[in-house]
Amino acid sequence: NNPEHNHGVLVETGKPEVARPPLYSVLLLNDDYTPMDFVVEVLMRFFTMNAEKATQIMLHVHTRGRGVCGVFTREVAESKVAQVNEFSRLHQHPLLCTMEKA
Ligand code: NFA
Repeated sequence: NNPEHNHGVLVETGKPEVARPPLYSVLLLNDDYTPMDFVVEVLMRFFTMNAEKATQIMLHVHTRGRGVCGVFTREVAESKVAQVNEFSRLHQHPLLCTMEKA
């Protein structure tokens, strides 16, 4: 039977399968003004990336217009978006963070 519709019932293995929550991608959007170093700092601070990974994502956003920073449950994604946008505003950069269903 289908594990997607298992509703936590014990099936065959005796191991209860539980529903997975919907996941959301958190994105950064490119702009013409936010310094590259600040974007790298945001990625390291809020998405626990090393400098190499953060630079790779920053350059992807810079060249492609947007990029995924991570995939989280709705509550965690909403918290990341709020924290990043507040941090950017505090530092007077127009950097925007948003989320969408993964
Ligand atoms: N485009 C910005 C610049 O040239 C850098 C940037 C990258 C901004 C990623 C926002 C997101 N300074």
